[in-house]
Amino acid sequence: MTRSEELFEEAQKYIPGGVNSPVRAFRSIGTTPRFIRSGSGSHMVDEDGIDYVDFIGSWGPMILGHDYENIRDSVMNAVGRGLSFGATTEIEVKMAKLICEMVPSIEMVRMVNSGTEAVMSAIRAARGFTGRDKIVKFNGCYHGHSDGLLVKAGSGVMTAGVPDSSGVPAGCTSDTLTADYNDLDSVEALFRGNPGQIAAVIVEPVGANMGVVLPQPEFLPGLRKICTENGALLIFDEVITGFRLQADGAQGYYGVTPDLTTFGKIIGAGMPVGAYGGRREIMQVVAPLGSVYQAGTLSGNPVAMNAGYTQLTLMRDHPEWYVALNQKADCFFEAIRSLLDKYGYPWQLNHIGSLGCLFFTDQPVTDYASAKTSDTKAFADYCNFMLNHGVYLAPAQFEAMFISMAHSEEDLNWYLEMAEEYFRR
Ligand code: HOZ
Repeated sequence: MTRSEELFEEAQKYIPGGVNSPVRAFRSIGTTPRFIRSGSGSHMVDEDGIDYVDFIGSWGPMILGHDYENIRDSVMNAVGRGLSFGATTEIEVKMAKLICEMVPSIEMVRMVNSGTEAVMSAIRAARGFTGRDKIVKFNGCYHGHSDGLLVKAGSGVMTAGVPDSSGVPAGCTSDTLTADYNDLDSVEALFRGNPGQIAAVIVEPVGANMGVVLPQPEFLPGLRKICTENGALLIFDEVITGFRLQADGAQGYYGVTPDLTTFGKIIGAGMPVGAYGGRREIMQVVAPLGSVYQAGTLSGNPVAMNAGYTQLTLMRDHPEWYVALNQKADCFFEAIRSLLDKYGYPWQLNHIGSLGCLFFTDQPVTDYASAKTSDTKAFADYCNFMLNHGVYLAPAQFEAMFISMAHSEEDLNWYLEMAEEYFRR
């Protein structure tokens, strides 16, 4: 028995499914999760001493790789001054200012502890600002696990075989309307059917929780137009894309300005953080300025703020890093595509910048329905093979693959060699 197997057996006695987040149980690929002992750069080592090239990077935040020296130093310094005060600190001001400077659509920002909390709070602010209750989300987009958003959600919900979670009272989702990603007609129909009632449309500007699904050219500008015409707010959930595609995220990349934006883990460099922000007049509805209540003892935690501030400052000060990262990732994903062509596989590879996903289907993947055509058994087989050959991929089909600054040519070539070995079989 491996140490990971032993630990997993023990974990299942005390933690539901042995994990603190479902996808980590590796159930959708039918194997035992690897317990990670440490990470450095683009590599992780498990409790059996096995080394992996890591293509998750803690689901996004480790854009500079694990144990990055400046970030570690800033955390250690902050730790030495106290872990939490439940009181304001200077680093929160610096962090808020930095985010506002890096993302022009954001004039005010509020820190929270996770992407889930950020989205939940942004929606409350949107409802408070507009005085409307209904929201539109897209099938296959994942916005965390708050009640109102677990409707046709992506990520682990898609592989758990439950389209919507139990334990969510119908009343909590009755104001959640769903549309199809990349389908503006489906959004217009909802606005026609619910005149004057929709507070906001929330979207992942790049779908990154039904695998990676790119917005078609007219989609995001179309959403902007529909929202503006109908007095609804446009919320970009940039938990995955924020500070990753480029310094100003997907909104900068696509040139579409949302009213509110949510961020998650990347702004904590791996510490538990989230944030929501946007136009000043909207953010002014949040307490103590306005009547929308939202609070948290650990919000703006100084250790997390120091980690995130260091990472975001580095990214701001090195725009060339984004260029290098995106170029490296493009070459890598195109090399995978060449392998598929070489061995005659019709599988779909969607990618943008340092995010990508291989779907085991011959249909172009443009939305939830087409993502679901992927053969998850074939994915599981591939994922297991790669795992057993030192390549740690997200252990579920409908997740993204993340490339970091730390991935070396050698790391990426290792993936390609192992993939070729698999395709050749
Ligand atoms: N839902 C997360 C990915 N989109 C997985 C979180 C985790 O297991 O850490």
